[in-house]
Amino acid sequence: MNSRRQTAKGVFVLAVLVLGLFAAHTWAQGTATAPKFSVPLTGNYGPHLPPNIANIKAQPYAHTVDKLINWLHVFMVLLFVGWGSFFIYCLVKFRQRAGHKAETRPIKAKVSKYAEVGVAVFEAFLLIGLSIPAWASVKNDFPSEDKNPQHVRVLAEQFQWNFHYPGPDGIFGRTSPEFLDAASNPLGLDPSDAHGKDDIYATQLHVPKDRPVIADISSKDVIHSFFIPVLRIKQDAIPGMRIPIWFEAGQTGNYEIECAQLCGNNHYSMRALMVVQDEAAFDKWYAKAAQGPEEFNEDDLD
Ligand SMILES: [Cu+2]
Repeated sequence: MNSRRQTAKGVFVLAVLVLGLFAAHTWAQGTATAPKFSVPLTGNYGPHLPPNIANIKAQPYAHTVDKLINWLHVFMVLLFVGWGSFFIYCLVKFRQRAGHKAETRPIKAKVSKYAEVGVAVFEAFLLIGLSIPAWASVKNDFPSEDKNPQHVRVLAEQFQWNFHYPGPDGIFGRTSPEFLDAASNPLGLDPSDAHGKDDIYATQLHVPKDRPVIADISSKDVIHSFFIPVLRIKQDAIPGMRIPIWFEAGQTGNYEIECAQLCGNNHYSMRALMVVQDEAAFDKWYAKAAQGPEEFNEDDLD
């Protein structure tokens, strides 16, 4: 009787949970629609990994990230098949039946020990062989100034990405939260700083092909995560911190930037376009954008 009551209670809690999730989902869908890009994305994002457009010679960690993901998939399939088969074998072999007596002493088999050592060795390979070198490259191998990296600041907010370029003088204007205004000053530029006069504000990330980019990631409000799937780079955007990342695109086109951190109700709509251009087209865009927003049309990409 008692267990039946418990089952009923469990079913009730589950039903409330499912109904609640369904209601929240329906409500969230009604509140906003994801922004559509003004241009189609380049390349087939595919069922497995999106295209990898990193300049692999300059940014080898993008290749290591793919290797790591592929190895993990192989490893997980092996574990799933191995443990799944063992589980089914045990269900059949040790089922309760007439004339069969339970054996409660621990088994003394060598095969389980070998399996566990094998798993540990493989995990060490994933960590020491792939993850740590890739992480070290992301964090330590910043392109030097003689490679002429393009500097950009990425400022996240609910639910939009803002991009800040230093303009033709190459120096970022001073910014401070006290100057922030969503409509007239989305970057919080100090109007009295001359270096800020030529700074560029954009809602699309323009980057040159085959030239490194150093991006400083920050946020105005909550924690977001700046994610460019086609470049295999992801970095949390944290209020009060400016965290640098670097990458180098090796293929022109239009690609998606996402927010990879659940940052609020409209998190799913927090996308932006990354436009990779060859050097001449990028320079043209840069010069035009520096003249000020009123003469600059975001849709005018090339
Ligand atoms: Cu976000």
